Amino acid sequence: MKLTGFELRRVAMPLVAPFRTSFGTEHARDVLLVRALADDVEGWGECVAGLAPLYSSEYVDGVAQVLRSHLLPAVLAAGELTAAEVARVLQPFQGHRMAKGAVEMAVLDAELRAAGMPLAAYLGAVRDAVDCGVSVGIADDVGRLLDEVAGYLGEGYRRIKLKIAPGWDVEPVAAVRDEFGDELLLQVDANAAYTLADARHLALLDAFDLLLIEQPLPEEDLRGHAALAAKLATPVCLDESIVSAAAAVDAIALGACSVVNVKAGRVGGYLEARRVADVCAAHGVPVWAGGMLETGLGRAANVALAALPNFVLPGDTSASRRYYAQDLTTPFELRDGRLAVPRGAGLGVAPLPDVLEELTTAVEQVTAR
Ligand code: SMG
Ligand code: MG
Repeated sequence: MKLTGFELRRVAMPLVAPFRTSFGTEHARDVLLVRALADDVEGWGECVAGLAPLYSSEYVDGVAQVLRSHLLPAVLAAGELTAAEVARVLQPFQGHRMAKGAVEMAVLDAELRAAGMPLAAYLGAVRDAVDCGVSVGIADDVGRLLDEVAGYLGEGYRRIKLKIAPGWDVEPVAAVRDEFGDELLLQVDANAAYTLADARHLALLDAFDLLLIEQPLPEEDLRGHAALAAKLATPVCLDESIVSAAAAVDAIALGACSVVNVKAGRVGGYLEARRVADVCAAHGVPVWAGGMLETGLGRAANVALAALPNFVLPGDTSASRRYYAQDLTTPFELRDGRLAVPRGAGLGVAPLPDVLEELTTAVEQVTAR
């Protein structure tokens, strides 16, 4: 594919309700979209970075800066290239995986649209719909949390993930288990909020038959996760720590996790995300699709990813209305606790032009120098 340029677009997306995690509360997303432009076709990429570097070191203004100054000029200078070659062109630039992932996604969408192939088919999907879970933020009190969980279960979600943090862990988990029973698929996500000194406290969660505890310790602490995993009956799942397929191999070899949350943005794109899933499968480690409050664009790609063979647990692939009153694309709707995998070429969805215009706060062009 010969690209003629890129467009960087910032889109203001208010959340239907604040989303509180161990690292902060989000009220809206300031989404950075990357639009790849070729002669007859275009493609869309969505960057998952947040406003501030709290989930990881990347943040949306930093991503825009590295894209316009370094990554996009390098891709444009490479001339004719395929999406699978984008990572190699960007390999000299250290880190910045969320930025790289957004570029690769845009080029991949353009390439697959031109070829008439759906992303799911390209990745190797084996399902036409995926089981969906929902990630429930830290609430003001347990009563409100139970109401929120009841609402989601009423909508049909097949698994509940509770965000936890010191001071909000055993009590809300016990209350949800007590209220909704032993059959509920339930897991927790700490977003790196604990230390190994909390091992005895975290072992109290073993009483609630959780599917997993996600990222209890800091991103770089693989040995700590291995030590913790040896003390817990609850399986340890890694999210922030798994920044590549190589990191997944190391984490598994160390005994730091027995489940992996796969997020394309975190690992530099959907192609590396598939490699993460592949190395996990080779080690008998199940995976599931994470989420970063994506718009319909990123959601379409996450649902395609979740349709791959080793994605055996429900993902954080919730319906559009869980996040946004007005999504950028035709909304994703839950049917019997599942989302349909898009069938159209590329992402299979595109921004609704009027909505995109209305929500856009800035547009900038990056063309070949
Ligand atoms: O997209 O439903 C979603 C959010 C899922 O909890 C979620 N994501 O650590 O897994 C995670 C968090 C990171 C995003 S917090 C803004
Ligand atoms: Mg997580």
